[in-house]
Amino acid sequence: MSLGHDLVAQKLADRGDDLGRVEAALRAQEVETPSWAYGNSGTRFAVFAQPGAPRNPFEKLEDAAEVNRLTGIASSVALHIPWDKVEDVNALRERAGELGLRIGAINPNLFQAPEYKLGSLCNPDPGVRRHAVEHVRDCIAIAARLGSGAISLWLADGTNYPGQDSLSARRRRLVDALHEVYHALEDGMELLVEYKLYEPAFYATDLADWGSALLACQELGDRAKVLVDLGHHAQGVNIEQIVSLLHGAGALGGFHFNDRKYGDDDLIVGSIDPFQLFRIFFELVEVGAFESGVRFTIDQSHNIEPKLEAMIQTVLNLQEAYAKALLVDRVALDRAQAEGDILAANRILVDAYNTDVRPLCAKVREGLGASRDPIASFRADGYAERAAQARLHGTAAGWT
Ligand code: LRH
Ligand code: MN
Repeated sequence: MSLGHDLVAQKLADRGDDLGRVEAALRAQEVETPSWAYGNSGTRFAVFAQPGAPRNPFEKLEDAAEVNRLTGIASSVALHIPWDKVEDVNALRERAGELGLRIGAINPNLFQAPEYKLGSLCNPDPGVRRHAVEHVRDCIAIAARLGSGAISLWLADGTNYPGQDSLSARRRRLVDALHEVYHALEDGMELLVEYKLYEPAFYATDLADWGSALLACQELGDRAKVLVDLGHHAQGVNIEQIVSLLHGAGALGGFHFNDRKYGDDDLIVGSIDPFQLFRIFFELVEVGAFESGVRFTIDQSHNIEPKLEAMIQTVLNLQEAYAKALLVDRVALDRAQAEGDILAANRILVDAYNTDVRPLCAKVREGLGASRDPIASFRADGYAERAAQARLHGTAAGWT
């Protein structure tokens, strides 16, 4: 075994802890990749198409399977409807199975159709609200046929100017429509409610923060849970505290992992603030979120960076953040916290964060039949070049 790995093993053994515990947890880690991040994406200024971008949901699954083959922990793929709508839903489910994948959360799209200019479930026009609810019902039927256990709902709904619409009337419309959606869920299916502070609405967003989403979920029932997208908060918000609070309320349903410096930048998770990602995973371990069915989905848009390599790097960053969080010396931390030894407690967390877990994660991946060094393997095995050749013709998939 590599020095790094032995060092970590020795460190845990010295304090009567067992590296096997950590390795078992890492082997069980599951990350869900988003179909829409494999296609072309951009900003309002430009979309820079990339050679080899998938042209349909089947090719998106092939790319997801490559990420899973190399990392070993990404066997679930979230879909977005209608971007991933297909004639033969059974064929898509079968293809996923052949590729060793499961279909994850189904994301209805209630933000692009022209009729949603003034909102979808919150729109003043009852006809538009009806269409929006119908679309979610269609997504529930597709989810059931694909074996998916979750509808993941993000609403762009909001207003741009004070007075544009009644905030309380919009709330009543929202809750009424969500009740319809909730009662249309198939048995065992959950509803994930994603909030976002702003954009595309620039004055008031109907589901703007965790409190707004939690209140809505509590109105619906225990199969409605809150989804935390890391890029959807005001600057400076303590996301790990929201995680602790939502899990404590039994309402933490899932994540959309990414990173940002300014707005909803959808950058590679841990690329801007890796310590925040570590703090979030530390909180997740603390509250036992890995044993309570929380969904760990990525939501990024790789506008200029090579898409597949970016997704592989993302899964590695999530694996390493989890490994560091699992290495926190709980016994020492509990003691330091009980004694009010502030700096000792903080140093215990920082010590875990500063531990090089890459050899440990490489060993775990190898144990799962995946690659010790997925980026090097990906660059060496020529998947990107083959895809670019195979997908020369036709139109690449994107956010349209
Ligand atoms: C909105 C969002 C939402 C998705 C979209 C792709 O910003 O985070 O989760 O539907 O990105
Ligand atoms: Mn999201």
